[in-house]
Amino acid sequence: MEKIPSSEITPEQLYLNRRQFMIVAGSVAAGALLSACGARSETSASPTMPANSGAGSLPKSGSTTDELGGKLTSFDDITHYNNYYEFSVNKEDVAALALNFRTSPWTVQVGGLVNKPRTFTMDDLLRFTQEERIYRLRCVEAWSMVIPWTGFPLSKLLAQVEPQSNAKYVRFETLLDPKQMPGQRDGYFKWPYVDGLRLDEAMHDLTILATGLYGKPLPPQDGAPIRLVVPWKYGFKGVKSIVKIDLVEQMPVSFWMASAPSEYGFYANVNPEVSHPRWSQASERRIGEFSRRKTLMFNGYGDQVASLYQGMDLRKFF
Ligand SMILES: Nc1nc2c(c(=O)[nH]1)N[C@H]1C(S)=C(S)[C@@H](COP(=O)(O)O)O[C@H]1N2
Ligand SMILES: [Mo]
Repeated sequence: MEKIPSSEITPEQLYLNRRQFMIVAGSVAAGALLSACGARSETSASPTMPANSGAGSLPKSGSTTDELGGKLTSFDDITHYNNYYEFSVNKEDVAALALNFRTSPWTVQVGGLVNKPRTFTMDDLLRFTQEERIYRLRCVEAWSMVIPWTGFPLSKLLAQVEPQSNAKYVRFETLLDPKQMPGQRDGYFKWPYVDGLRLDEAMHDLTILATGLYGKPLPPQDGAPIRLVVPWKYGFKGVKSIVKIDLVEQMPVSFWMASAPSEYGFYANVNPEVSHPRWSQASERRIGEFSRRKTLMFNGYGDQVASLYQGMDLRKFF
């Protein structure tokens, strides 16, 4: 048997080997930080808010593709082609600039219209059962990836703080630290990066806070130590390096709405029929592939999320 030098083993191979092992061993506890057990049976125990079971058709544990057969994007591409304007507007430069970003100690302050405001440490947040979610990520710039995230449903965290009845939206904020983040020394944008969700979108089971990818802790360039992932929306809704989450009554003004109001709206659901003012959204370039593929309504998650937008004009509410 040929021995592969460890320098040639990629994170994908390690990840797949580990998952093969876990399937064979029937073990859930192989990883200290991350368990790759299926996410499907998890439901929120919140007495006040019904849980969605949107993750019902996600790929089973052991899959090397998303549920539509799309291959996982390589670890190298996921970690070297990044949008993270706090570090650089050049995707290929982000990883190196974020290399020494301090992600510990880290806290996330959760407050606003809640009964039990609370500051969570990363230890607190890693105590939520960590699940694997293989999701497509569709950037508004018309490229896409398939990413094996680890994380937990945002609904679980929200249940703990008990949103009040007048809370209608959730607002997420990235760290403000121009010393560490060179992009924040640029006065063109209004920092910190902010975005938001309607409360029912935030409570949807597909919406997660990610703490890792490919079975490893989140790299800084992908939003370490914790970032939002909302797979049916354009990637810019996935706020990185979150320090603050507020339940609010009014629709938050996002970083992109403030920067270019004629180009970016609040909902930002992936929609092949609604063009960006400067380009079509009908197709996309899957990173690592040669030909373009058609963009799917709600990024292919329509069965799970379309009901959230019943009666809304999806052209108007971009
Ligand atoms: N704080 C912050 N979060 C951010 C961004 C950003 O510039 N700053 N870029 C967004 C955009 S446009 C995309 S497509 C995704 C990219 O995530 P990835 O680099 O992990 O693929 O992050 C989103 N989250
Ligand atoms: Mo994006």
